[in-house]
Amino acid sequence: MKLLASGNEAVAFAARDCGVALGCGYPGTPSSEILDEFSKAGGCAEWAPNEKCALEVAIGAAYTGARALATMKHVGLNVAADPFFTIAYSGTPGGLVVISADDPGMASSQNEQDNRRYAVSAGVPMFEPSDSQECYDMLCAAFELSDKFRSPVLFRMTTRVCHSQCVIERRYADNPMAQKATCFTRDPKSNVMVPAFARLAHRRMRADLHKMAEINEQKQFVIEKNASTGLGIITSGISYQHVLDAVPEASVLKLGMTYPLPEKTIRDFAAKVKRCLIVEEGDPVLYEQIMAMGIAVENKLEEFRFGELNVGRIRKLVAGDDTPDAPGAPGKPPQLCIGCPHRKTFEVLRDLGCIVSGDIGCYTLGVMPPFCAIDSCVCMGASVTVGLGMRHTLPEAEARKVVSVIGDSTFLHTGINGIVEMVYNRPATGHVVIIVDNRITAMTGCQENPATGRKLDHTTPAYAVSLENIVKGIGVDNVDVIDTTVETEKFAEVLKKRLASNDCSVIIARRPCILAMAKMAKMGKN
Ligand SMILES: Cc1ncc(C[n+]2csc(CCOP(=O)(O)OP(=O)(O)O)c2C)c(N)n1
Ligand code: SF4
Repeated sequence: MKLLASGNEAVAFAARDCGVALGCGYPGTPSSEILDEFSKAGGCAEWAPNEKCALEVAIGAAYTGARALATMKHVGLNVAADPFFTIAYSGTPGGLVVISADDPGMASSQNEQDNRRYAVSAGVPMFEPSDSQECYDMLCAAFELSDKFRSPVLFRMTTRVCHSQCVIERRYADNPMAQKATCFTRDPKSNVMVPAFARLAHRRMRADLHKMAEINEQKQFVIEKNASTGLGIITSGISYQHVLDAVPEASVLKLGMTYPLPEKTIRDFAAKVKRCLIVEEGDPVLYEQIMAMGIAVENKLEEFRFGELNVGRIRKLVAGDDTPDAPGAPGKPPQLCIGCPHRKTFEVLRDLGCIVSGDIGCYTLGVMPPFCAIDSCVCMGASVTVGLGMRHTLPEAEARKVVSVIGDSTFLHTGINGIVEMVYNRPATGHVVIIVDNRITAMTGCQENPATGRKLDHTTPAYAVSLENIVKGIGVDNVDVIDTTVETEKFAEVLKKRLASNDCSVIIARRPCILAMAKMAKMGKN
């Protein structure tokens, strides 16, 4: 079957065709469409409250022999890093693939960390597809490798690979693999990582990596083009596509499985060319590994560590030209939608001169004019705890102005822990947290979350977690629920009162996102 597919769609189809029993994830650009498409294709998919939960649920499924997929954006793997490192030791009887969708250039992220380092650091084999067909083929291969070695596999995509479309052949669509029969086999030596078992597991994992490197030498995941003997380029992922256009005369070694690397293949290639250059987006991950093998290769200039590569930049990279690129046409700065429920909340915070510890979501745009009402933003969930730190150390008059603002999905992701910290280590002036509850995960494309009352497909009803019950249960002194758009004055009065007291307070600013409402109305009509 041939069809036009983005990388994310191709991954979803491959997951369906190679018998994945469960896909778990947390939304995040550029990965979010994978589970939606997997669900539409008939797969069983769920949004977890955060990436750690998603990976752990996938691990549990893979313990029963099922094939399981965990999806997340690059920073999501920071949240899931704890189970990721240990499951690398123990592995699972069923295939387990972890998708990390990286965002070089930060089209929609707070940093451009290169998650290929996680594969090296955790000792987990890694694939890097460079187009949609490879997304399909390599996901199937990743599950085979995972099954064979009982090892999780890191599937590292980037924004262009996730979102670009090309024609793919869905090779196994007519004859998809059946989901594996599941059972639980007691095997504590493999599955319980107490030190005595983990020491053995670590040695087993390292030995398996050597065997996987041997498999990589068979060149199933390598594309080699022998042309110029003057210039050879070793590359991976989307950079490969740009290299073909930018330097057609060069010899190219394109690596699909980028950890563990095929040392002999690389050494032979490098020996054939006078100048062997590594072209990779982001960190010098290939470069460092290849240099450590004692193979003399050339790194890109530091300038090309930042942002995405493209044909023009690769021509400059090859020429050793690190002059800054001409700035692109200025885009329209992003802003909160007209009619957005977050608007009035930020107007009041601005007018009261609050110091706002912000978080990640649509509401981060409260930093932009005309609101200019966010003073810090680190990572998901940090608003509550960073605000508490400020409260502890600022002089009283300023401490009383500190407010933490967090969205509903972000609160459930990692904000709850902050509320526990707040009531346990209470600042002398108390604290005020505003949960801007627009009843959806808006920023990443309106995904459901555990408080919306609907499952991932937007139509199946689900238990709706109550935000007010959570914060009351943790022990917050005051909990107010206010629609700040229609009760703006009441909101300002309640906020002033809470700021003046030494209580720990939560105000839930509740009103649905207008885009999500339109989306739901449309779905209801379909
Ligand atoms: C660890 C991590 N996972 C995922 C993301 C992507 N992301 C950014 S904000 C957000 C959720 C926003 O939802 P919510 O808090 O409800 O705010 P809204 O956008 O609806 O205003 C997500 C999933 C991220 N930045 N970091
Ligand atoms: S998508 Fe929804 S939450 Fe985001 S800015 Fe628009 S109205 Fe506000």
